[in-house]
Amino acid sequence: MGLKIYLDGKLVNKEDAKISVFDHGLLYGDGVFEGIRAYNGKVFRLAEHLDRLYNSAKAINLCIPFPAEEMEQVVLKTLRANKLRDGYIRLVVTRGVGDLGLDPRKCPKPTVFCIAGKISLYPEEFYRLGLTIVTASTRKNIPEALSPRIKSLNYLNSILGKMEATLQNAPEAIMLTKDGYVAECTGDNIFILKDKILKTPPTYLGALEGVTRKAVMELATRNKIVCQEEVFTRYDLFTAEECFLTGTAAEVVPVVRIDGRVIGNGHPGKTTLKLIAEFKKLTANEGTEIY
Ligand code: PXG
Repeated sequence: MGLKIYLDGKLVNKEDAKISVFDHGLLYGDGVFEGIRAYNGKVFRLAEHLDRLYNSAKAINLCIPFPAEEMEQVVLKTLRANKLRDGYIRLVVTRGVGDLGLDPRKCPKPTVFCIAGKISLYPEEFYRLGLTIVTASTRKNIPEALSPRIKSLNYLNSILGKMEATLQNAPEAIMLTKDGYVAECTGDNIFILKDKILKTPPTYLGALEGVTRKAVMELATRNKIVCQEEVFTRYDLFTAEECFLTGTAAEVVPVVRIDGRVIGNGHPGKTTLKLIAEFKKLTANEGTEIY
């Protein structure tokens, strides 16, 4: 059986899941999306992802044509149609079909689609050995222009950062704010451990409010690890005891080298490993039942 895609109220075959060249999601990146995971028959933090989706839509004045409760059913229905218990879900709402002008008023109906498929995981050695990453010279979009807290379809800023990573054979790149503070990575949030305190940049600097980031902050607190949102620089990265990234696809992944500097002892740290284990337990046990 081929992949079934939810598109505007219907489950269609992958080959038939097509949208118009006049869709403003394509023409202008005018839309919002979510990347969600299912583990062991349960969708991890579905309500939080839906909250972020509806908030992102609100921020760009995009009215999703049905409530979050119905969107929850869209996600579950798509997973069931593909008989998935573990997988990656991409939920997208675009401004919809309009004309060639920017004006969103010309788009009467948002396009909604949901893809649920198998996830291609990071290689196992990334978790065992840790990542070697770099800082991108491309700065994060300034929040005053387009808030990076909106998970919009316009990912060019991150893509430019990702291209810099790839050029240096790195799987991720750290992105700094215009003032040179660490914000996040191209598709992951970042944490450091310094003086036994776990630190992650505050989202007002211009980072996405990651669902995984929040889960890890909760797990830290539950495990008596002090965790703070704090503004920090590359100096703090280089001199950190530990560093790791968080994201729906990556989960919690250790970082052992940044811009040629060895972080800590060059191996995934004790706190990082503890949080990886705790996160695994959490995803296996918590979530919205699919079946
Ligand atoms: N920051 C950014 C900029 C993101 O896009 C995260 C942080 C992590 O957030 P969550 O909620 O997932 O913990 C993201 C989400 C990819 C890819 O292919 C990654 C995301 C979105 C789309 C594609 O790496 N990351």
